[in-house]
Amino acid sequence: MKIEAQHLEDANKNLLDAHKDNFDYLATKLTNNGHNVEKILNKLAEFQVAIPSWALGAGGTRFGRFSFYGEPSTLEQKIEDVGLLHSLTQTAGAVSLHIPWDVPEDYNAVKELASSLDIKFDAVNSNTFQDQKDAAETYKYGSLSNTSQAVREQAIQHNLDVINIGNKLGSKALTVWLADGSCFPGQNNFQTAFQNTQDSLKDIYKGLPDDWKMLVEYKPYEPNFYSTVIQDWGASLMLANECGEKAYTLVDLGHHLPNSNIEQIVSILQLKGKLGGFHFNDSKYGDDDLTVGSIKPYALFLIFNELVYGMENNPQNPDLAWMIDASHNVKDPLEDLIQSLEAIQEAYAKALLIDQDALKAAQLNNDVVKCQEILQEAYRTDVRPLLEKARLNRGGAISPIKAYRELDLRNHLIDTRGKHTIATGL
Ligand SMILES: [Mn+2]
Repeated sequence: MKIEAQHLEDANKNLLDAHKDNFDYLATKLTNNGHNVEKILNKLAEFQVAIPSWALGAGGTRFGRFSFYGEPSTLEQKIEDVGLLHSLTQTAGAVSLHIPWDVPEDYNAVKELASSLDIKFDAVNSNTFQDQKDAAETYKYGSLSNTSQAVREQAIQHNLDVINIGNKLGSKALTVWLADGSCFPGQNNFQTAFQNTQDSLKDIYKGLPDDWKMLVEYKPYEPNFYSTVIQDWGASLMLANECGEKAYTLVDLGHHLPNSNIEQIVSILQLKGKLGGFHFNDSKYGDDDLTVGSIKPYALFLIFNELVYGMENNPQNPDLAWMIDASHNVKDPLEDLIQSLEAIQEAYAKALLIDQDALKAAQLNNDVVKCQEILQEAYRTDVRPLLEKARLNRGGAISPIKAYRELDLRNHLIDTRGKHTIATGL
């Protein structure tokens, strides 16, 4: 299903006057403080975040899964859901597929559908963390790091197949996340596991088209609880450097031990030209995959401060692949994703308000108080009217959540797809 422009206009009608008042007030204030409001609006409009195909259904825990009904059960339906998100928010112009869950049956039809909804194909994700039906080898004890050459070869071939599928759709990046590791001390030889992983990644890298990137994701623990082969950004960066200039580190917000200084990690990776992608979510304890900005919005803002600085000052670092990597146990997945998209745009807009020249001057003077004042002045600004304006300019909703509910989209999805559909994913 598609949202008609008229329906969005109707949903916006009652909010328009208040939006105009709020926007005019903020725009005047920002302009008086030396900001270029048009430029900020353009940057917000350009900032598109990919939606992972596996986040469109209800997520689960190892204790259970509760359906939201009307979930997308085919690749086409998943792309339609991203289309709904994009219509409402104007910031979800890409989808990230997971193979083998999302292998297209008709490539041209899938491409046409995506392009009719203004959706691009972002990085494709391989899956060697679970066994596939009829597979000859098992990943129970690892994939690219496995002690068995036959298992490693199967995993390498899977990644090459994923590249091939992505290439046919117009993707330009492969994301590799490995569950490889060990559950107990002594189970693995750390050096052998790392060396095997490096050699396997190099074999995959050989099959990477010239205009592609390979994104190496890290994670400290889970599903293995003693060691993970690619445990942190250092391990990821070493592997990316060994593979070559098209390989980069990918930072997932939830893939750090508590209290890690993630903004410092992204900053240094950009300095070295090796930050390739970013996965948004939020967490209280571990890889909780909660709605972006729901737990630590100030930390997200500080990360965006570094990202904005890097995008301005580090031409050696390529454009980043932005994606939400979250899971939804108790919320409607589409509403959850709308909230995440809003939180990302909000943190980005606030980071764009940081007076970088003044910050630099204060840093040179060692004026610690002034440095904090500059950051918090930006953070405390209510930028939501800017987000509304950026959406409105492109035909989106002033309040995407309100429009989603007013248009009764979940019930429309249930009517067309049925109640007990289940989306593939985690
Ligand atoms: Mn991730």
